[in-house]
Amino acid sequence: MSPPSAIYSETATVVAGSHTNGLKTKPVIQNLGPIANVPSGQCELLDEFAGKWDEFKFGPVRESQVSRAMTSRYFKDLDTYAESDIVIVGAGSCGLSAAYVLGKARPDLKIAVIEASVSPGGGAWLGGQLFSAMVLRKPANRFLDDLGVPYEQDPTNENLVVIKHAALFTSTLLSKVLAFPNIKLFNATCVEDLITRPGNPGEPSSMRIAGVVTNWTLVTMHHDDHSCMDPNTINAPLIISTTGHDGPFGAFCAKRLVSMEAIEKLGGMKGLDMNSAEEAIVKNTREVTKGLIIGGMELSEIDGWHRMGPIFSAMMLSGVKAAEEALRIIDVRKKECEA
Ligand code: AHZ
Repeated sequence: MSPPSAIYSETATVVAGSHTNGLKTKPVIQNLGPIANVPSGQCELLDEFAGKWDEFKFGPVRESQVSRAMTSRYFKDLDTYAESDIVIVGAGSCGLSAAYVLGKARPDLKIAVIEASVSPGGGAWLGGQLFSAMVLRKPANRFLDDLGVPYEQDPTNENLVVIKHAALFTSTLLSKVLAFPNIKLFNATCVEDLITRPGNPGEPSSMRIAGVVTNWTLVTMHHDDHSCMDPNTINAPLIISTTGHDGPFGAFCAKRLVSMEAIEKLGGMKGLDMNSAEEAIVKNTREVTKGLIIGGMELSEIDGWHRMGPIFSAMMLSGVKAAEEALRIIDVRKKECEA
């Protein structure tokens, strides 16, 4: 962010209606003392701070201490998660739902979540057409009960429940996922390739996925105009890819499976049909290639399912199914990788 330009005089003070010779002046906020009309005892922060701003003071800090507080932790995380148990690619509603279930079910697993965007959450900060409410079908409300997100019954359809704002769901889910000590979110980081190994002799698939290739998203976006910006890697016996339907960053692993000839071609997402799409995505969330589970809307590109548009039940339950699949095979995949 660029520094603010000087648009007002630091020293000038003005009260409403006074003349300022055209100079833009900082409006004076009179110190009213203890906040009028705020009943005490209702907010401990106000009890602590209100009316004491004159004597308020931060302790001193050296800038390098702030830098080191960030960088030492980030580099430690890079070191810790260079060998992960599970990597989740994409922190949209499906990926975060999978992370939540896995974090709860297996605190012993090291789980890295890689999100290309600075802001995790994918398409789940708003409902459809940028409206606020998030609508879903039962029994996905069980996921909300577990998470502690309030919702209301839709009066027109007993199958539908509504969260007043999609951001309430996404911020709650994100806060719970981030609180797990065994989960690290690397945002602003893009998965730009997959690590592969030959498959075991006699197995139908000729290869397995053994990790992800990452880079800062800003670097990934500039491979066409800057050369030789090599990536970093994370090894993991199991990847869950939930990068959404096709788009500039969408369906990444699905598309890569085609270019690596691990699958012949994409099914391609079909037009919108909520009824068939939601069940199809949940039921078919699975290990598509050894070591790679695909869930959420990315799966519609693999199999050719319909899209469901502004209803989110399938994304949450596809996340639950992806977690269940992961828990079923993780220990086997770990052993295979050690062999
Ligand atoms: O930034 C992407 C988003 O947050 C992230 N992502 C994509 N490619 C990535 C890559 N590396 C790292 N190569 C990557 N991150 O993946 C996230 C996908 O979130 P999403 O909300 O788009 O997908 P979802 O499957 O969780 O939810 C989709 C919800 C639906 S349904 C639908 C329709 O039917 O039209 N549209 C949407 C958005």
